[in-house]
Formats: sequence, C-alpha cells, structure tokens
Amino acid sequence: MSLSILKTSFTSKFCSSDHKPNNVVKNVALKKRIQQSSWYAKTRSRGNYICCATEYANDGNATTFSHTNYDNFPYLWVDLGRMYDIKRIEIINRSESYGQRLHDLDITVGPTLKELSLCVHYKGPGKTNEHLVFHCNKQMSGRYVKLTIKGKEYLQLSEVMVFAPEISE
Ligand SMILES: [Ca+2]
Repeated sequence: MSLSILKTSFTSKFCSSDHKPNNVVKNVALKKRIQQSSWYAKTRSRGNYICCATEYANDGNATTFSHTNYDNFPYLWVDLGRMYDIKRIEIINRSESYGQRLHDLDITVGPTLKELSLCVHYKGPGKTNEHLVFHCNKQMSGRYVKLTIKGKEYLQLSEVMVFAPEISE
C-alpha cells in the first residue's frame, strides 16, 4: 500500500518537472533581475510619480520609472532567468515628462550579455507615457533583453515587458 503511494507521488513529480512551454503568454520580465548603466538618483518623488531606481522599470507599476545619468550609450538589461521564445517586447515610456529622450534605441536579445543580437531598432523620438509594442525582426529566443540608446542621453522607462510563453516548472 505504502509502496504504491510512493510510486504515484514519484510519477507525478517526474511529470511536473518536465520543463515545457505552455500556451500562456505572460510578461516574463516582471520583477526579474535588472541593471542599468547608472542611477540618476535612488528614489525621488515627481508629483504622482516616483523616479529613478533601476527596478522601477519592471515592477509592474506604470507610475514608477527608472532613470540613468546622461550617459554615452545608456543601457538597461533584464535577466529573464532562463531562455524564452520571445513573442513581443513592450515599453511604457517615462510617464510625466521628457518622453522625447527615448530615441535611437536598440533592443537586443540573447542567451548571455555577450551574445546579444538585434531584435528591433526604434528611431523615435518617443512621447511621454507612450506605450510601445515591438516585435523582433525574426523569431528570437533569449534570457537577456537589453535596451541601449545609441548616443548620449538619459534612459528612463516606466516599464519594460517581455512577453513569452510561460514555462511550467
Ligand atoms: Ca514601473
């Protein structure tokens, strides 16, 4: 009796550890590890909005935004934690002002930070609080998604979302 219970639980555990994508497409960048080229400031209130920590770019809250310094080629990357088949990437530009600072943006994707390929380029300039939807020029898989402005600028993002089929644990 106890042996058959053990077998049953082993079988179900084995099946559930089979990592396969399902058809549920979700934002796999939400609250994942994130880094940007620099911090303009840690936390600063801007009216109804909150600036500037890196993790504000993927906290699921459009009223908080990340903000780099005035860098050469400012960037921000998200580590999705594993490889995903990327369906689309969405960006919500800074919410209360200075949306035009988003321009000449390369969105790159790859398995590591040293093996990134161009998904799509956005010429811009963006508009404040604009919600942008990007599809890569070809089907791409990756663990890292990196956004880089090709020039000297501030990079400031309310939200970066990466949509991919969820992978069951
Ligand atoms: Ca946010």
